[in-house]
Amino acid sequence: LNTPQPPALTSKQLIERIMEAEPPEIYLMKDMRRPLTEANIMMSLTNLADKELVHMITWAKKIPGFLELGLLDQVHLLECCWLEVLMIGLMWRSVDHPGKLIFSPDLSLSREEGSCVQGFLEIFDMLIAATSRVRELKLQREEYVCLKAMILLNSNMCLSSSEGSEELQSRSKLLRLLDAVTDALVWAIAKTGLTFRQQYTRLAHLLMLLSHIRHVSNKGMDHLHGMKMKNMVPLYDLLLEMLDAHIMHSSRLPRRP
Ligand code: AOE
Repeated sequence: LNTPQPPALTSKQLIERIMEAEPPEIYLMKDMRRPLTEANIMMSLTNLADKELVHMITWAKKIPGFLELGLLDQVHLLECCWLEVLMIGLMWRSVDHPGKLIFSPDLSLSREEGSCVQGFLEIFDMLIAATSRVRELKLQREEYVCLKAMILLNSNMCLSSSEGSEELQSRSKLLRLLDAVTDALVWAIAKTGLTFRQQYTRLAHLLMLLSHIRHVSNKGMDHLHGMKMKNMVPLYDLLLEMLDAHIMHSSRLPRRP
């Protein structure tokens, strides 16, 4: 509680930092002549998600304050939200292509192409619908990066079971971080020159998007589970990378042996 705090960032500075953390575009550079079979599509999507998850960890680490959370909270947050974060990214990339999902610049799928994959159509339609909503709302880049950070920080609200002082401290840091990102989102909305009434209506609309994204992510998780794809990614490497962050962190800010 009495640890010295870094000077707080303004909302503008926080958004700048979150924007700088944005992951790069991922190209698959796959042979586009291959037929779009279920196996080929799922192979490409898994390959893509695999690369994106590595960038997602780098992204999370660059969100101001994330590395100051307890390591377990860092891991739990990412475990809870990875598919939601992938999905909001997918919606953002697809926003100008109605009826299509732009998984990567070299892999976009229409609804018909998606129907090759068993069970995909239901998720596909939900993703298309959520993307249409993003389009209607004319989501701005600043708002998008804030929402994505909120997905991460809000993914895990009820997990703290052991109530040690470390855990409680991490929890209160997490809540303060979430408040800072909320302030930043409010600031980004206010910039657009709306009336006060329009501003808080927009805030509500943007936050309600998150509940749709959570819903689609749960459906997608069921789908992936059904396809037994959960163990196809090198989780070990991902977790090691998280541990690596911890080593960096504790050498910078020694807290306990
Ligand atoms: C959405 C966005 C995106 O950028 C890529 C993909 C690819 C696959 C898509 C999914 C999507 C949308 C929903 C789909 C899904 C395939 C079927 C589903 C269409 O209906 C997702 C491919 C996922 C591959 C498996 C990855 C397993 C990762 C496990 C992660 C994990 O448990 N941990 C602990 C790591 C967390 C660290 C970040």
